[in-house]
Amino acid sequence: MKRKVLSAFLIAAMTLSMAACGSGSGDSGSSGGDSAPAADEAEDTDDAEPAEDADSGELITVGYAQVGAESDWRTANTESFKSTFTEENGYKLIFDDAQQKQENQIKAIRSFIQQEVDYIVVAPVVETGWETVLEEAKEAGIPVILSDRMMEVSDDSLFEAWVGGNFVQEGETCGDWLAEYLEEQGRGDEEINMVTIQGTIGASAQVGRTEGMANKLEEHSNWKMLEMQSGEFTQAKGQEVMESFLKSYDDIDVVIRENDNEAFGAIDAIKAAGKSCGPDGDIIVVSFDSVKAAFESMIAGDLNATFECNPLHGSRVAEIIQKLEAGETVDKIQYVDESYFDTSMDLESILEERAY
Ligand code: GYE
Repeated sequence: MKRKVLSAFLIAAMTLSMAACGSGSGDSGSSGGDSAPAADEAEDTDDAEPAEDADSGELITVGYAQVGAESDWRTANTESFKSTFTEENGYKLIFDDAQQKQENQIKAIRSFIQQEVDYIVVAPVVETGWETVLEEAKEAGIPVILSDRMMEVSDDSLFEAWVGGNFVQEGETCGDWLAEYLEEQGRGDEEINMVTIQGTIGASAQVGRTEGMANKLEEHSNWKMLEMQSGEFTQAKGQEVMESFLKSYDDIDVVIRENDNEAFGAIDAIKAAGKSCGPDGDIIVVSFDSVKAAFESMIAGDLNATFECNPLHGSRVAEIIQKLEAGETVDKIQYVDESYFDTSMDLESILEERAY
């Protein structure tokens, strides 16, 4: 089923909206990808002008197989899709929350195929195990777009494009930040004990962030990774894992959490154990995502730094769909610009501008 047109007006509105948020710093660092909108400036298309004559054409049906609702990042990502893929913008969105289970996502994709959607968008829970269902989508002639996390597939014609964060780079930025921070504290040569609360094992956000940090560990022989365990990207599990780390080790200097929500749980565990964290505390705490609550945690003096991962992919995926509708080619891999934030910055002012 091939439906046509979003009105030219809508396309113009979206182009304007993308241009308006694409003025950020530098290149996306993509291997051949477009430079995507700068992370901290990107906005959704929910405030884009509605297509005046969108209802004169058929709506484009998009099935979104979402990971779950495990974190603030995920909530912002869901919101970004729901506010972009609206009827006013010319779309019908079929949204599925897989509750962090790959089998649920596979079921959702099969149901999208049955419903003959026009596009399937997947934020894959884990990297592997997708070939069969993607073959089924291909046989049905339905283009698949990946967003957020990556899939590892032998045949990359199984998807049209991917847009998301550069997770390895995020991990490396975290390691570089830590080296500089320890140096500033006069602890550059000290033996530093670390623990990591990882994300969902096998998720590309986990794989990449762990790898990026591992690359930096190799550069510092005085850094010791005591243990790594998954906190499933949730606050509750992040707290539980930190409790067990604190029972096993009494000399933790740095805790790396692979998302902000795990950090919030871990900070509770640290305090409950009678220890302190943050710039003036016993333990250095860093995490990934840079959601608003992470800024509040830094302002409160609990979190040292957060490495940004931008969740506002709704408008980016819409742009890919518009290009495919227009018969244009799209860059296969599209990284989004990302930054980091720490307590040396004017966090209150930055927080006022944050979109998520
Ligand atoms: O960091 C975490 C979420 O895949 C980048 O998933 C995403 C990660 C994000 O649960 O908060």
